Amino acid sequence: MKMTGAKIVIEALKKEGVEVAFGYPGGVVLPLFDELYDAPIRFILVRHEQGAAHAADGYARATGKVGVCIATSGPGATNLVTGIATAYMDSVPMVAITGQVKTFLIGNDAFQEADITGITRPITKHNYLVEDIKDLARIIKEAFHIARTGRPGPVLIDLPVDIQQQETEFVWPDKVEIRGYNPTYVGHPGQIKRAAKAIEESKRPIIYSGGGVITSNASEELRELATRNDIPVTMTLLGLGGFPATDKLALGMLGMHGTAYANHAIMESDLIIAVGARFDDRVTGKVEAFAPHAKIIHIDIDPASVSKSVDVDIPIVGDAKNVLGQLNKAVKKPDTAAWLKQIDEWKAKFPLKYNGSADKVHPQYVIEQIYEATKGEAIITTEVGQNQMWAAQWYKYTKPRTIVSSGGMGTMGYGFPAAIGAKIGMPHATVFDIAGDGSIQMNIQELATAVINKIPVKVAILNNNYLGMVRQWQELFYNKRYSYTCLGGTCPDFVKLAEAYGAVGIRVTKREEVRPAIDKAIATDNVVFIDFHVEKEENVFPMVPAGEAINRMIGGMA
Ligand SMILES: Cc1ncc(C[n+]2csc(CCOP(=O)(O)OP(=O)(O)O)c2C)c(N)n1
Ligand SMILES: [Mg+2]
Repeated sequence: MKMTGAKIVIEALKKEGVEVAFGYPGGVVLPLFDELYDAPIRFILVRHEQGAAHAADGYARATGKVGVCIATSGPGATNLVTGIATAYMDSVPMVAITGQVKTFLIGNDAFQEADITGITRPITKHNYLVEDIKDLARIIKEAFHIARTGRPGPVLIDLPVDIQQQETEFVWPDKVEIRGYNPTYVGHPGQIKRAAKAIEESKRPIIYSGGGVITSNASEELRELATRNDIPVTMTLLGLGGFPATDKLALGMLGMHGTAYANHAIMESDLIIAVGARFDDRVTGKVEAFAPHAKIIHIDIDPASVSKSVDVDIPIVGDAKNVLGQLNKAVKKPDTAAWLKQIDEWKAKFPLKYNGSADKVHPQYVIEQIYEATKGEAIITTEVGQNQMWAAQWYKYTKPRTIVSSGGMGTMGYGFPAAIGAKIGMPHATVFDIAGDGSIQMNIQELATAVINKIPVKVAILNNNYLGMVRQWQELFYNKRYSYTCLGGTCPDFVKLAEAYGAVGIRVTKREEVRPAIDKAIATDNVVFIDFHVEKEENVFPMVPAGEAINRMIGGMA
């Protein structure tokens, strides 16, 4: 049967099981939007294309499915860029579809023309400019395949308007064959054997678990490896929830704002078992000083991550779930009793703590209360800055896909639209965006999207009147010269702002108001902004100064 390119897109999205897409219209995507009008796909009209990309990303991280966003050419497409880069850095499966000017106008500086495939080449796993309608169905199938397989990532399809209008037979390929693209899923048996032997012989092993464990749904296998062999587990920001924070073997996050005990344990370990993590600089600190006594096993699906920043002794390329399953069959339990005792001593000596004077609203206390009120069952999204690090430190994530946060890119303005996407994907979950007063203003327009579409996300603004994380660096390393980090008083009034959009606003200025406000937000079937006026100059500790060894922490000691 013949159909238009626009119709082919809809049919292809249906074949891929797409239930929801986020986006914004414009001239050259009109044929596609005309088809979306009565397509069996829920379409969420955002208020800025960046919101669409982050919502698709939040949806993908919360559900494990591919997130889809759609925008017009030129400014619509470039507005997606930060969202695509954010997804790329954190290996999030996403398909972005952009309209493009007519094929014969490409390169002509046509109205609203931008070379979006050129612009996004370094921030997509792959991208396509559709030049012939006969390729369209295949390209869409490939795009979803590439987005969700191997190390996932965003794929962009740039679709000229004339191709949306042309007609051809709809032929859906049975399978995808892309030359040179064959991710390795199963670990090499020889490497598994070597790794098992290294684990068995180790005295001070530690698992360093990253976002790959969440992506490959490997939490059960990870838990088996850790608990059967008494190996402690530390996690990256993206790895949180991969192993329950409430388990006695859990050490919390490592790195720049990791727990002191996780960082000491990494530095003193004799064997690091890295799973789905990439040794980024926020984790390693000074690379030359990183874990000097440790052998390193690195399990990763992306061969390009292995030995990229740290030399690895036993690389195992494969899917974390498979490889951990293989390892679990091969490993014999090492004797870690003395090591666990040492770690318990560190835990007792250097706990995470804050100065909890009873009359103040401490941001850490707010997060503890959100944890208590949601019993750890919520999905937490974050903005970026101190709010994000406190959300990582003070909420106990016990399940995968319960923290949704921009790690690699550190994108302010991510958390609110990501919360909208997460709530759409997981409608029964309570979804909280833990926000900063700076970050929330970067995609505040999505309040309209959330209210109009009845997506009752909750936003906890840790309002410190500062671009707090930058102010913290200025306090510690720039002699308290707060150059352009003070946001200057009570502007905007977040309560009135929420109300202006038809949401509920609650202001909290006293500690005893914290919990009632959280409870009220959870009980309210609407979007809620809670404006927590927190201690203004509170810092995130421990902190490893950039470029230092990770056991050289400020503020982590007893
Ligand atoms: C888009 C973007 N611009 C700038 C930065 C640099 N930056 C990192 S944290 C931060 C401050 C964030 O302030 P706020 O949202 O109030 O969070 P707080 O640290 O106060 O909790 C800034 C400006 C960034 N991460 N993202
Ligand atoms: Mg702030």
